[in-house]
Amino acid sequence: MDFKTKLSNITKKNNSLVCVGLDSDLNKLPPHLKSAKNPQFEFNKAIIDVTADLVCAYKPNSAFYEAGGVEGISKLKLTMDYLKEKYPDVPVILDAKRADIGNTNEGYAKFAYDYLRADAITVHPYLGKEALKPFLDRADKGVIVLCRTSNPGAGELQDLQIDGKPLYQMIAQNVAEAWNYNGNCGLVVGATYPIELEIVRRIVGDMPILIPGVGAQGGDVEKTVKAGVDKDGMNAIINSSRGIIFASSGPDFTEKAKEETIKLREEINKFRR
Ligand code: OMP
Repeated sequence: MDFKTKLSNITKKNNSLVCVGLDSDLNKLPPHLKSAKNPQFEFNKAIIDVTADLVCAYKPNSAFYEAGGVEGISKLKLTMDYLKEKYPDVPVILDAKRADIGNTNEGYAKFAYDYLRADAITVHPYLGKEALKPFLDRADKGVIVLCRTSNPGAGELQDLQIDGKPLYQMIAQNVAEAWNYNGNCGLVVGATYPIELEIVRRIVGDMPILIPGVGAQGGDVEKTVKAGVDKDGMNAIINSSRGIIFASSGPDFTEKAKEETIKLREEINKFRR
């Protein structure tokens, strides 16, 4: 099943636009887990088991696993395998923000889609459509292109004007009109920029938009939902990582993570059309 269909099915089943970011920084794990054999995996498994019926996706950020070298990657692989086996309906977005020349992207695509079995990956647009072909050609997998990021300095390059339009709008337009030939593209727009989010939504119709920046980065949920969903109240993947997974650093971390996920899901659903 392709990424967009999978996303739509689970959004309806779980009545949720919440994506839990598995940014499981080893240094921030509850102390009682640090002596476990596979602490990052045990942590993820515990979070996943209490939230799998409340989310529309998971998004492990590769950085927090790469930081641990081969050991860290093995915990990412264990997490991906666990998700695929136990919760195959829930799409998993590998947040790795890859992109290089075409033949190098073949390697990145194999790692994300075939080895880790991710349903989608985040990529940079800078090298253009031709270079991203190894991702774009995989009709069954999602390609989520950075468009207007959530960080304070996002506008330095992304707002540069080209033919009277900011670069991020050109990216949204190119992805919608030319890169999405397999219907498998999505975009990333930060919740910290609701005005830009609304503009991008208008450009791309019902394309999935990954929206990080609520929770720890302070994005406004009401504005995010109103600007970010499509005409049917769908296709917004609203990510919170630290705000959910590190809601408590004590033995009650699973209950707190579940509470925060429910809270975010309900708040989002109040504003969905
Ligand atoms: P929290 O701020 O802890 O909720 O985490 C946000 C997650 O979303 C991190 O994994 C970031 O790397 C990621 N992210 C952004 O914060 N801003 C962006 O513009 C894009 C992403 C992303 O691609 O997911």
